Amino acid sequence: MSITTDRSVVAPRRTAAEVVRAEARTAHNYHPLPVVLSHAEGAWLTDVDGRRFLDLLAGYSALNFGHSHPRLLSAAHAQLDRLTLTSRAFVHDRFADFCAALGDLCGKDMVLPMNTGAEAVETAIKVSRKWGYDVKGVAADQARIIVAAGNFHGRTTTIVGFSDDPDARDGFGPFTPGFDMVPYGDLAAIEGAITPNTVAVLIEPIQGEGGVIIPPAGFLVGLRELCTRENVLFVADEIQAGLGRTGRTFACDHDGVVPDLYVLGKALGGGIVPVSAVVGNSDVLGVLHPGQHGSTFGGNPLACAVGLEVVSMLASGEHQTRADQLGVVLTERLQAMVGNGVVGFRTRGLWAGVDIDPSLGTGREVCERLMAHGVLAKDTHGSTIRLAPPLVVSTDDLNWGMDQLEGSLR
Ligand code: IF1
Repeated sequence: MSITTDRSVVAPRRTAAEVVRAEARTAHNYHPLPVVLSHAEGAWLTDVDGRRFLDLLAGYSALNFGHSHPRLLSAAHAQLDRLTLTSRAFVHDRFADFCAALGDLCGKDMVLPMNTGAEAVETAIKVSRKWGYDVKGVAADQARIIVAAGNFHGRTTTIVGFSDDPDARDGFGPFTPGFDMVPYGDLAAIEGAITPNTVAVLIEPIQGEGGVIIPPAGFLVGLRELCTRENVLFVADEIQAGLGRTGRTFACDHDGVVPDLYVLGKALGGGIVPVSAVVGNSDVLGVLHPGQHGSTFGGNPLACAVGLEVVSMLASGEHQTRADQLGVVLTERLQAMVGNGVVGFRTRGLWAGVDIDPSLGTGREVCERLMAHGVLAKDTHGSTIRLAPPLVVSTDDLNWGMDQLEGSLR
């Protein structure tokens, strides 16, 4: 099949039929755009008919290093032929190197590897509660955790139980008790919500699904001081915001803040395998003892091989610098659209929440128009779309993508 290099987009032919065929046998928990992808490289996706699309979603930031990155593919291919799974009933020769490298990247001395982001969030909840009982001295089953309105931390019943998004939560009760919700970015509200039984504040340093919501200046610094003063764990969900996306290794780095627990996922797996982790110091993560937590695939050799390569790619800082520099281009282009279809936007590094003039359509409708222009993106809520290109996107391609957004708003 010849892959068209021409960026112009012909009308979809059999793609829609493929989508219908795929949808016939699957639960309808997604409403995907009618595109059927088959290949990808760097920031570009190719569908079954050879049409090319610029990827402005990057797997919700799981593809920070782009598709088919040679270093990540090479690490995965090499490990596939050696050893892919042992379970943690045994040790394997990639485990210590991955955990040491990830711990060094975070400036922490202990790593608990899991697979999906939700698993890492659940792990952080369990560790925070157990730290509360074993270290802080909270009475059994009384631990409380403060969360933010507008949060997204995953899809388990415990996690959606402290969501305020009806789509994520309704119909899945009964829910896990022990969570208190406060407005996002409101330090006084957090201080007011802390009780002697509060063991942690679980928060996204920038809210992704909320539409790239950035907290007020000083909020994270204030939260760090408050948590230290009140002996409450500061648990940062960096699953979407972390690992280079915002122009720093972690979103918390913009404020020079170090949480007690980093909750990581998505890009940690290089867009190849699910890899997540909770990273902290032994005075917190040390509360877990053999048999008290785990998973079949957590920390498997293939995950460690890819995760180790991801960490080494981040250690140089080049991807963070790139996101910072290209973020200036992204911001300038979006600024020029304000009043021309864009009513507001927020950017941090190569990550943007863009509020489209509702009179032009919903976020979904704008994404459908973008698809016809050769760009794939995803709406969050209402008329807001999220832009998150792979950090390897070229300046020319980023500008071309912004040209298509302008064209989709006319
Ligand atoms: C979906 C968006 C949703 C996350 C943060 C934990 C997780 C996520 C900050 C859980 C996952 C994904 C899940 C996916 C769509 C996407 C998402 F915010 F990125 F856009 F849903 F809100 N913390 N976010 O963003 O990680 O278990 O998925 O590996 O569920 O539709 P996971």
